[in-house]
Amino acid sequence: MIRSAVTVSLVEEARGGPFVFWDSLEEAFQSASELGFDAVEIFAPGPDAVTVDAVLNLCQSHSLQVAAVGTGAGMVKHGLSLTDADEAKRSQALQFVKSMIQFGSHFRAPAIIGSMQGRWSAQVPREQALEYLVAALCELGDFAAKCSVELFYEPLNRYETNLARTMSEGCQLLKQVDRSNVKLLADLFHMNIEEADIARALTDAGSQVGHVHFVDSNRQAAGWGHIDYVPIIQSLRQIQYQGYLSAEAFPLPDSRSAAKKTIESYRRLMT
Ligand code: LER
Ligand code: MN
Repeated sequence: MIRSAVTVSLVEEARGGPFVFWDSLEEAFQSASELGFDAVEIFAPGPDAVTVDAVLNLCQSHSLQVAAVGTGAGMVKHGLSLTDADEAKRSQALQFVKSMIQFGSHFRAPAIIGSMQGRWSAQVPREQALEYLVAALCELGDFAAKCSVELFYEPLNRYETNLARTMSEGCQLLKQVDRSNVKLLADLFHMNIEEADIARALTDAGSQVGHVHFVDSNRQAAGWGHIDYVPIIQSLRQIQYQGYLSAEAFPLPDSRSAAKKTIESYRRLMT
């Protein structure tokens, strides 16, 4: 079954970024539950920003799940990346992601590797960066497996990474990683920039698709841009996708309206 989710960011340094709710987990859970979402996706500054018990209580009192936890704070707050030239920094990046995997595992929520993948550069040539990334995904995938959760790797558009930008490049990477619990995150905003045909790219990625960031071409709520979702949902059904459509979108014109538009689009497409 495909389910709905909405993002909340607690990371001050990411302000202005594409998250629907900000500042307060309570507000996010309350609104998500009132609007009828199935889950909340949490972008937190670190594993200690909120207690596990506080999140479990919110899940229970609002009958919501945690769809996933982001790890990008490692980059935006601490300047870490899994492909840094400096071995000590790469090791800190691995530790940070592991701490987030462990945090998420209390809610059976997979962690996301998005901006933590970094980029290749003069200091770290492409082949070397890809080698670092594959090794990191293997180690983190095994750690996630021990915690009984999946791990999602997210190809990003050309302005955010120069490693894997498309589902097909993501699949090539995952072939080398070869861990059944490491899957791709298909962010429709990035795909709208990089893919020739979003629906086709999803069909081709098939069972490798583990999570979807549900957002429109302009990174606003689904329905407020020009993405045609009908063939996309057809592809997701065809590949028997069982994950979330998680709204990672700007809080425009405000958080509540973006969440409401998302769930209306979700219901229209799912029925
Ligand atoms: C960044 O653009 C993004 O899409 C996030 O999901 C990455 O962590
Ligand atoms: Mn995303």
